[in-house]
Order: sequence, then structure tokens, then C-alpha cells
Amino acid sequence: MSVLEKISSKDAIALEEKYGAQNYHPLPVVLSRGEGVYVWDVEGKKYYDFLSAYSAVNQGHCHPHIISALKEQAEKLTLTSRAFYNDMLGKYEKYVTEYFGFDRVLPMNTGAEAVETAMKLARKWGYEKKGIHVNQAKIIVCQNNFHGRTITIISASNDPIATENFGPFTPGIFSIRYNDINALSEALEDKNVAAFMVEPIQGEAGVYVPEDDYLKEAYNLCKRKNVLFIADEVQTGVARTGRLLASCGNCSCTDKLCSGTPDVKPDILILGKALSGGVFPVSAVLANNDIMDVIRPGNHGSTFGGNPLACAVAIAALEVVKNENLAENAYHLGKLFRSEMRKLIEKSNLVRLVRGKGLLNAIVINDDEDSSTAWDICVALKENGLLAKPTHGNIIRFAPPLVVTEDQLLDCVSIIFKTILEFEKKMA
Ligand code: IF1
Repeated sequence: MSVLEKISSKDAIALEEKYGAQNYHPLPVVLSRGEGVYVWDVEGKKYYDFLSAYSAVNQGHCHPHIISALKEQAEKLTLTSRAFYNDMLGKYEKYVTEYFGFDRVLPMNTGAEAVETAMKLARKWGYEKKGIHVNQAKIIVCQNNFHGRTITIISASNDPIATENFGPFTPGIFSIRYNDINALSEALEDKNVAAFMVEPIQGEAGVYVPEDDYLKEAYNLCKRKNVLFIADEVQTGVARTGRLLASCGNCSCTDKLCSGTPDVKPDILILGKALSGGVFPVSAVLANNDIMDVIRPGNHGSTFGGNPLACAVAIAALEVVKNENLAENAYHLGKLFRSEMRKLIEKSNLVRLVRGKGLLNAIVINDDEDSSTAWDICVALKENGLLAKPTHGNIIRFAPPLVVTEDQLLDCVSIIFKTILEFEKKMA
């Protein structure tokens, strides 16, 4: 069989089971095409994508503006390494720093690389600017966080599935309760704390939205204690939560809803996923000069970081966010989605609550965390033409591409209603 020959779902799954590391348990569907909010399986069945590759495909699958930027650059120059300059990186650096309102950007590829970069930057700033004794710097994170899968990042995780038998772990990282200002205040009494790194909404934990004033109070505490506030917006950033940045980053953002008085302007902003519209791995660490200037030639880097192809794709992906008002769309359709889910909660004992911001939402299924109910509901949703996946047992995350229209969203709502109510009848 030629490697590019058409393949059946069954055969594709068999190949992955035979030849692939089993580090995922995917829903039994084999996708071969994506366009906007839709994906098709190899047999040609069409689905709404309600996961968006974990919020990487905010601009919709294969957005034409991003794909044409990819194609055009791919035929010119894809990679130079940073041993030489290229004609795309400077243009991208100017564009992305002005877009989010920071002085400088350090370009990387995956979210985890950007998180590691932010942690290194914070530590170096701690030693060279705050005066922390060398190798004594601490970084505070939150329990139930998800910041990536490297050994240093999971050193900050309390998820046994993500940490078991991967030790020994990196020292100097301590976790506190999320959404608990007193816990943060206590932790920042330690003069060796260089930074507080937080997800504005805890995605993987189950779309936990903190109290309205949590991020602002945490930010103000960090300012008072000369501690860097690091916002991990790999999942919540780039319009996903109805604002350009969930941490409501800055006045110069392109968000029409921005009141111009930002609650929080992160000292270090981490972006990934939708920064490229899911077309190419692109991540970024943004900061102002007083922080970024601790990085000197040779301190940090990556073969692909800032490659011309990534730069072209990221510029196009961010243009789409602005030109198609994706933050505004996410804001309004997110409110509609949650109000529809609250009607479902009134009709069904199977759904306990809905929570989220913009088009990053989740429903909690009224069953034990270790029950298969949420999974089984997702399999039933798949049969009815909507793809979603549980996170942490009994929570189903709903995160469609931000290009979704109101009609498409309401069509998805009716699929969710139909599936849940039918499922409940069968359980009775
Ligand atoms: C998996 C979910 C998990 C992230 C935040 C950094 C990263 C992520 C806030 C690292 C990545 C992905 C990773 C993927 C599943 C997905 C995920 F929350 F989005 F669902 F795992 F928590 N910061 N999230 O969400 O970025 O290195 O992956 O580019 O590892 O299973 P990455």
C-alpha cells in the first residue's frame, strides 16, 4: 500500500495502534479534511468541530488567508535558523509586539517551549534585576494547572497521569490553590519568588473561570512584591474567551470590547496554538525591554524558532482575528451558548452546570469523575455529527472555531440537546 493511498477509518486506527506510541486515547473518528467549523472523516461524514484542536484552530480549519500565506512563503524560504537574518522575522516581531502591546518577542514553536522560555526569562530576571541569590529563584504556579509536558513544566503539576514515573523533578516551582488570593499573598512573602505563572482560565482542569477580580488582585499583589506576572494564554489567548487576551492584556489590543483600562498587563505573555491558526507550530513569549533585556546572544534559542514560514503564517492568522472580529464573535456567541446550555440544565438531570467565557466552555455531567458517561455522551455526539471530548472525567469541553456563525452554533446546540436527552432516556 502506498503511504498516500486512501485508507479506511478502521485501517487508519489499526496502523496507529500497531506503530504509534499509545500516549493518547482518541475518540474513534478518523479525520481527513477540515474547512471552517467543519471536519470530515475518511468515509466522508461531516462533523462540527467543537474542540478546535484544543483552541488552536480559532480561525477555522484551513482558513484560506492563512493557507495562502503558508503556500506563498513555503515556495520562497522556510527556514534559515537564527545564524542568519531573514526578511520575515523583523516584520513579524514588529507586527506581533504592536498587536499585543509589548516591546519585544522571543519566538518559539510549541506552547511548552514558550512556557519553558518564560520560566527561564523570569529566573534570569530574578537574579539579574531583583537580586535573588543564584539558584534560589522560585516560581509560583496553581494547582490543577496545565502548562505543557516537559519535565520542568510537569514538576509544577499535581496530575498523577502527567507526572507518575517521570521524576526527579525540577526544583524551585511551588503550587498554590487557584483563585485564592490569600494563598498567593502568603507565597509572595518569600523574597526569592521571581514570578507567578497562571492560566487566566484553567482549561485542562475543566474550564475553571476564577472570580472576576482574581487576576487583577493577583497582578496587583505581584506588582507590590516585585514579582513577575506571567499569563499562560496558550489556550485562552487570541480571542478564544471573547477578548483578545483573557487576562485583558492591554489598551493597544485590537479588541473592540476593550474598555481601554486593562485589569492586567502581564509582565510576560505566553501565546501558542491559535497564534498560527493551527496551521503550523508557532508560539511566542512577549515582554517589555526591562525584562527581555536580560537575554543576550547565546542564552536561549531554537532551530525553528522565528522561522520565515512561522512568521508568515502567524501574521496571517492574527490578521484574520482582527479582520473577522473573532473576539467579538466569541463574546456574543459564548453568551448565547451558555444561556442555551442553562435551558438544557433545566430539562436534564444529566447536566449539572455550564461554565466558561467566550467560546471556551464546558458542561459538567452529573456522574462520577471516573464514570464513562461523559465519554459515552461524546461518542453519541459524534454519531450525531458533533466532535467534542471530555476533560478530566465528567467534564465535556465545548470550544468551536471562533468563526462559527449564530446559525451553526444553534444547530450545534440542538445536536447537544438531542444527544443528551436521548442519552438520558436510554439510561433511565
Ligand atoms: C496535550 C488542553 C492540555 C495549554 C496551556 C501550554 C500548553 C497547553 C494553557 C502547551 C497545551 C494542549 C496539550 C495537549 C492537550 C491540550 C490541553 F488543555 F488544551 F486541553 F493538555 F491541557 N499552556 N494544551 O493548554 O502547549 O506544547 O501543547 O503546544 O498535551 O495533551 P503545547
